[in-house]
Amino acid sequence: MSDESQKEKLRQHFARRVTTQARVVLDTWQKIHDDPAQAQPYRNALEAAADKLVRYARRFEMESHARAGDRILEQLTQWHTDAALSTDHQQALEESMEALRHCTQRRSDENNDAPHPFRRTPVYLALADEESAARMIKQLEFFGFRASAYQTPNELMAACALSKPETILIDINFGGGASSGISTIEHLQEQHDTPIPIIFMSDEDGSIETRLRASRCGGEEFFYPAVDPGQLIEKIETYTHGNTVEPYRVLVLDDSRAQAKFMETVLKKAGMNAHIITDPMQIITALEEFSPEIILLDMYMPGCTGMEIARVIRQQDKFHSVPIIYLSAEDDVGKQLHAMSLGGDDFLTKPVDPKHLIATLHNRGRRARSLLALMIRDSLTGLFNHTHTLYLLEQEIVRARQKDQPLCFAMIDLDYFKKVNDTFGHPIGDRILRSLSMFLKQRLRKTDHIGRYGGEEFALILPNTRPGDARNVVNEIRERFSELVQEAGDRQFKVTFSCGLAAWQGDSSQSLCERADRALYVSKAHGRNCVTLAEE
Ligand code: GH3
Ligand code: MG
Repeated sequence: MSDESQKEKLRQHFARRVTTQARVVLDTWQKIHDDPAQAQPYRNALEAAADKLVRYARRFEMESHARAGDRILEQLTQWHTDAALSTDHQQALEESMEALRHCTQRRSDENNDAPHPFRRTPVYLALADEESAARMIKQLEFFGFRASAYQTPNELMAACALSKPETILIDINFGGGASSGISTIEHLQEQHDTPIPIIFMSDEDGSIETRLRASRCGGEEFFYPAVDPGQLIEKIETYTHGNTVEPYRVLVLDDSRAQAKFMETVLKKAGMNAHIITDPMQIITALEEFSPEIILLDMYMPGCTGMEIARVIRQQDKFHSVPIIYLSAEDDVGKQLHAMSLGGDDFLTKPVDPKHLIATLHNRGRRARSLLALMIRDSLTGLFNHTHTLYLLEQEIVRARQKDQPLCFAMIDLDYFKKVNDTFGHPIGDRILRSLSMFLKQRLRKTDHIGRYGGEEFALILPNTRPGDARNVVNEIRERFSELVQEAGDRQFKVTFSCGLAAWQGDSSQSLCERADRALYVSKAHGRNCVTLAEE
């Protein structure tokens, strides 16, 4: 992805926070407007919401929202804390709210994409029960999915023709007949070259015949009897993962400039992130700076051979398992075998067929990533494990020092989690851990690191973030997470977390962790469900 489009995505992501906050302001105003005589308790809430709006809007450079918020704040200074709201003030505030409404509205009218509240392609719901569809949409929105529900097969078909969804969640009997949902999907898939992944649900029919038919028309999942939203969202998350696969980082070392250029073009065309060097002496710097996932090495170069370079690469623990692929006009099998025995993984003979090259890179890359994942990720949540989180923290401290940038570290711990396990069972507890991890992934920046620090403890590393901003971000996540309705069978409940946050002050990672931990303890002692920033 180019820098520009990355920036644009980031901008859209943050624009969403501003528009969400504008909605909070407008909702609070609505309560005051509905009953001005009883408005007093809402005054401070409105002021806090408007203040937050202005801060967000300034930070994310949405000037019109910032101006509208400023105006509201100024008018609020004239409405004293324990006075009634005069008609004049009410009128003035109403005008400012209108201005805010207008700029929220106008942006989306002018340009359907910006600010785009959600980043992914939509999820379509075709459920027999409208009410559960509405509930599902709400839950999906919490996780940043854009979802729409359809009432009839025709509506669903029309929507798919307009825009292909990420996945469809459909009842087997959607449309009325016993398996009319499957017929609809069979028909729908004929219109698309690549099938849409489908999640089927049924309360009545779990027979092998029905399951087979569902699976043949793209049914990736078959839930019988129907499941709760929590489980479904996890599934939906897995089908949308394809969208977010990072391009492979491939380092190419070839002394021929023309050959290197050719490789670069082929790799970039295949959507990979290529870094090309032509001087073998640059290899150490390139490894450090680019941190490749796959290395392509020319066999013969002036000054040294690819095999020698491979040996040097393998001497560093960090790059022990990075796949190395040799490139050469060499077609002597004996020499190739010798090269492989010296730490290479594969051999491609020049001239390399681009298709073959890309296929090899994909295979090697996928395998390397899954091996790496075993080493550095937690299997329940897919987040970084404890050891790797600490390693990343060390790295970010080095970077913060070099670049003279701020850095924050947060520890998150679920509140009364033991009780959740005791009441609803361990599997539901596990699901909550996964749901929080998805929630964090969804809401933090790509450059932030999220780790599972321990059982029900998570760690966030927020590079280039000032403590006040970190606190706002984590607080917003905390608020939203606490609103999320968790389901266990037909019981519903909510879960909260507490957080301790520390800003790096030139100290060691250990001391930073300890300060965050102490702040977490303060949050717990203060009644939980809050964020504490460690004192300077
Ligand atoms: P507090 O608000 O003080 O943090 O209370 P708590 O109940 O969350 O804390 P406590 O340390 O007493 O209990 C943590 C619980 O987390 C106990 C343990 O069973 C549960 N837990 C830890 N790891 C896992 C896991 O992987 N899955 C599940 N389901 N539960 C876990
Ligand atoms: Mg806990």
